[in-house]
Amino acid sequence: MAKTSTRHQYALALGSNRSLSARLTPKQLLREAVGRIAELGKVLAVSSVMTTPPLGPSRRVFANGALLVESDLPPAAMLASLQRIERNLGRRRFRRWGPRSVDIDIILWSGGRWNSRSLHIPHPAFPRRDFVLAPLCAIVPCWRDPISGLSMRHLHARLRKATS
Ligand code: PH2
Ligand code: MG
Ligand code: MG
Repeated sequence: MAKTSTRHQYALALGSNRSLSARLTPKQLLREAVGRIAELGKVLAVSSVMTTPPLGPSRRVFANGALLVESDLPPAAMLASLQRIERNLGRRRFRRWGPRSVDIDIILWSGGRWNSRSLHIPHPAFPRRDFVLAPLCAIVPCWRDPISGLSMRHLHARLRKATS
């Protein structure tokens, strides 16, 4: 009998502003993260890497990107797997918003909303973040935020207007 499974799609945001070595620069760390995420399912789309000014107290610029992955993993298991990848790529949690080698955030999920103590989908702050919306627009421009009902393209245009 064919294996029955539930496929989930996730739009993930990637960020890095700390090198681990001369070779493992933020841009290279994002590439490395994409390779490891591909082991959790099927990567359907990857944005280019963008250099973005830091939001918050950090003074180092970020490399940011986004990807779309399809996987059998439900949200809690996906979060645990992504946190393992972050740790394996040198992420250490000293303080909130300190420099990080790799940050992988679940922004959107095909099932819509998910709320638990450790995970909120959609990511609560994403409509206000250009460094998340710009790469998301490159891969899932028509995906609608389940909270506002607006597409990524629409949210991005709105944010650009509000901050220009
Ligand atoms: N991530 C943060 C805080 N500030 N700024 C940019 N440009 N890119 C990020 O990924 C980022 C940030 C916390 O996760
Ligand atoms: Mg994070
Ligand atoms: Mg983050």
